Amino acid sequence: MTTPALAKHLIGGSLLGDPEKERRNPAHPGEVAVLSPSGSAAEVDTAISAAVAAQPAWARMPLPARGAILLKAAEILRERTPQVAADLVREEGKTIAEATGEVGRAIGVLQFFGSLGWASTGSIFGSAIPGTTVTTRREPIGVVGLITPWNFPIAIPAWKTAPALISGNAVVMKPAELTPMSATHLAVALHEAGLPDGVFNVVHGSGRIVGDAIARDPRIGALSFTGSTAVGLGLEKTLQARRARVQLEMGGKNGVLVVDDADARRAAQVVAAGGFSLTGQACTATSRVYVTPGIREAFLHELVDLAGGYAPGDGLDAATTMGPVVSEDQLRNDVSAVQGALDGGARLLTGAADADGLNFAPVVAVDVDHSAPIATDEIFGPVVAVIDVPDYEAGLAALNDSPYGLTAGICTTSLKHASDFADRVQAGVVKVNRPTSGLDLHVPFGGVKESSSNTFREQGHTATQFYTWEKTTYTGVE
Ligand code: UN1
Repeated sequence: MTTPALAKHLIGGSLLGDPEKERRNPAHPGEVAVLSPSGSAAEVDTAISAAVAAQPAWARMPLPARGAILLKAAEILRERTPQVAADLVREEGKTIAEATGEVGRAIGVLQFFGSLGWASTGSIFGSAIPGTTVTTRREPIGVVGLITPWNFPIAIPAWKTAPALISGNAVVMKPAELTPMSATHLAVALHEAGLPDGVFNVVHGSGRIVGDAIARDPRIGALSFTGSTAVGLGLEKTLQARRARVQLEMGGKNGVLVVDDADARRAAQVVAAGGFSLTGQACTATSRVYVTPGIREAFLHELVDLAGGYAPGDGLDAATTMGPVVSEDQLRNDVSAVQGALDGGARLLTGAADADGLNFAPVVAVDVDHSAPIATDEIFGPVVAVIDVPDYEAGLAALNDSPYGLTAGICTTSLKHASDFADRVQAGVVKVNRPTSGLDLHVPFGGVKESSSNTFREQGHTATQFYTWEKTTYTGVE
């Protein structure tokens, strides 16, 4: 029996909190993977006070020195990758290959933003006023709140924390309750890298208590959230009521259009990777596919072949290629979505509306109506709904007919289709012949419509815009 990992709050530079809450390994529900503290509003208050006290000195620290701390944290995580990735698998369930990739991504994010310690942070203008120079620079917001989901339990905390810190902010973060250990590893790495006490705080616990206390505190000048649309829109109301900045990364119902001129095998690979990687538990996952008649049969044949090739099981087992669903609640949701589709007249070419423990085999559903819940509602499981469309135009129109607009893809060998699709599809990220999930860490990411707050992008240089505001200075020389 493995000993449970111990997650801790990081408050004012101290790792603390009693082991109050159990998180069981989704691959072995009898095994306690992590014990974590469950924070109170008073602990959030202490963390925010520590952040307020620490932030001015942090913002004054030379930028290259701030960057060096992020780079050092990246080094520490790199040395610990096998342990961090194994703990991630035990608490979240994805495969060790996926988890190792995710830890690598968190390291890359810290390196990217750490290297901004040597980058320009403003510009110089020639003024219309004689003898005057105008400069701009980006100022930190102050103290920012972060609320992060369980599906990328170290990458998302890293990609919100690193741009906030390099910009001179202090942070109070609430990680997902299901995955407290991965965020603890990030906190420990930053702490050991020499981040001054109070600059980065982590408070574990529920959204209702800890998330709410962060969102309501007037000292939190900006809040970045990734999670469900319902929770995101509630947070947006709270933050906007006091005119604080908010960034929301919410649901998706990402579609792929497979047209007659695509390569059937290649298209199936793109859809399988987007739909079934990470057990379909990504807001960028492919969950609906629009297919034109000429390629339908060949494409479905290849897709079913690939779907049947997954080996579900314990993510720590090297032979496993699909980890379990994260929780009983999520599984119930997946099963009822598939059952609902069957009740509505869909057929399954592979998979079923049941599971072996938390292992849920990939599902390919056909004869799906464009307006059926399986084609419109986010599921967050390895479920792909296939909808027949007569041609490219009808497929594009159906794909755009959704309240979501996070990522979207097309499989085609035609430049005309590829470029027209990129022009007209309503999505923040467009993938041509590439899976809808799987993002580079240094390029902008975000959605439109109900998928995002549609204001600030995450990742890459753009990410720092959310955590800063621009100050313009006119300097007269005489
Ligand atoms: C990816 O597809 O590589 O929660 C990342 C999510 C997204 C990130 C997706 N915010 O799934």
